[in-house]
Amino acid sequence: MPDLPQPTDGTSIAHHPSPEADQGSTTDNGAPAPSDRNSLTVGPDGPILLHDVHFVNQMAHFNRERIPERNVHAKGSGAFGELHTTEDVSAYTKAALFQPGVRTEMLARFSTVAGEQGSPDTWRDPRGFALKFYTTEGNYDLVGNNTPVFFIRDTMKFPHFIRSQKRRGGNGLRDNNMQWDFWSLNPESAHQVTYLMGDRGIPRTYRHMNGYGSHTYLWVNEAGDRHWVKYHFHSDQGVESLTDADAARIAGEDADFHRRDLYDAIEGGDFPSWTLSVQLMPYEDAKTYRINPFDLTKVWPHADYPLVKVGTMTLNRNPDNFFAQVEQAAFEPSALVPGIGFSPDKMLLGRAFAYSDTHRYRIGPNYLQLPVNRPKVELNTYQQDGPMAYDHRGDDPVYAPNSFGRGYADEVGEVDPGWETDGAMVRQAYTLREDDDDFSQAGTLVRDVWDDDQREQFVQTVAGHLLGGVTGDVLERAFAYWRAVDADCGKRIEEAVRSQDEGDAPGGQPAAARSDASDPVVEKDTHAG
Ligand code: HDE
Repeated sequence: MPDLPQPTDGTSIAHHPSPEADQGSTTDNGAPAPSDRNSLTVGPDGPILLHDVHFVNQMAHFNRERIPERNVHAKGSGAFGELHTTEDVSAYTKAALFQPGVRTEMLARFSTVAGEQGSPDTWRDPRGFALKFYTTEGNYDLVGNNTPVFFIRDTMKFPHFIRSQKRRGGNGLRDNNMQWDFWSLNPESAHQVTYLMGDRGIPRTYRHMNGYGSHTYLWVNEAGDRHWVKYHFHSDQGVESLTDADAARIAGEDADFHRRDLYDAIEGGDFPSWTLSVQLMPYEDAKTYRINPFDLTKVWPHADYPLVKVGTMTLNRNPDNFFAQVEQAAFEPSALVPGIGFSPDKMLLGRAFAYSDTHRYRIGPNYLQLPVNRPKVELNTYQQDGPMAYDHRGDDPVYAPNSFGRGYADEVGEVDPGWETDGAMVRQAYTLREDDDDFSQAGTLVRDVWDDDQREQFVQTVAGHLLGGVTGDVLERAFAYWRAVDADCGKRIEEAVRSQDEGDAPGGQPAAARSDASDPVVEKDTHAG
């Protein structure tokens, strides 16, 4: 069993008293505060007086110091660092941050998906891998996960998918039957669920997991040449995971295990890093490639499009204040810079709206004026006013075009990197291509990438999850789902479930710790991201 970092008693985080520590406090309006321990009363035993505004303000603000948590990815941790582009990929993109030698300050936030803010870091769940690059051309946000694929292909399903993973309407409890009902009725989920039920489902720490852009994006170079691109961030610490048993024990001891590990590692100068590589597909290839290259449930086999190294991302600075810099951090796939564009991936195009909308609701319409979200370039946006507006342009013209010297964008024609398309308006799934189906890439992961131990662990995990209340038609569909992924594992899962009663679900049994510390997972070139 590797020497798992033991949860500390929480005192490991140095408290940085402010320089004014020896002075008294102030009221909200800056006057010396009367007292932070005694309210104003008539005599020591008398009633509190309404004009004790220091007391009233403390109480009123206290009632308003929480903002809505993220409705997915609510529990997370963040750190600052830099991306260093060490290779020359300028033939593929003109984006400033990807020019050789360029170093770009950044913020990363890692998270779980389904749990609420106080939920344990070590639950089985995909992990968010959200990156904000403060580039010289504006912020570039790459909001991915620790797996290269996702559960669904069309944004329309997302609210339904998330609700099926969270809590029932009646008893407010999470429900495996509900989860498997959604997954088995949406077989395109099989690839991601296979990842979820495998080692990647519980990273040992945030430092020991890979990150992916997941979607296909578009890169454009100075000459206007276009390539489709997929991002891979491979942990330089190696990829390591926890078994269900270890994860459950740690969840009971320290719900913030991953947050504490990341903070303490950086605080101690042990800066985690990831090697950034990309897969590049020539623009024209997408039209005839055997797999839909924009389908978010699929990967591009590395044998077809090998990895091209770009640089290194290093996290080397902890936030000074968690709420201001992590809770209020706003990542959005719509934050693009010249040389990088969207793709026809329906999920990406749906996200382009959803994230800014959620920030306007959760933080406020001027969320980009907060220091952690503010681009580090001169802004000249005609947005103005709104609640908590801080930036302004004095008496500059408030409209465009104008003849009083305030610049405006007047481009005509093809401005953003895009693609050609035509056809009638429809509501239907992607057209299937020669090698498009819901199960074969999941099967490749199980058969060609995993070893026997990983397959056995996977069978136990799935069986344990199914034994957690999945019954009737849903259970039968789940068996069929796994047989479609891999006949042998499907058979073993069904046998494990049918042979066990509710009591001793195999998935909860301790198993040899899963650690690849001595042997970081070397991804096979046929499949793994
Ligand atoms: Fe998200 N997602 N998502 N998601 N997502 C959010 O935005 C959404 C999807 C991801 O650390 C929300 O600020 C839609 C894929 C991360 O702050 C919300 C769809 C991928 C984070 C939202 C998806 C992600 C979020 C909730 C279907 C990986 C945390 C709070 C098209 C490629 C970012 C928020 C952070 C957060 C919408 C699917 C990753 C609700 C509509 C696919 C890492 O706007």
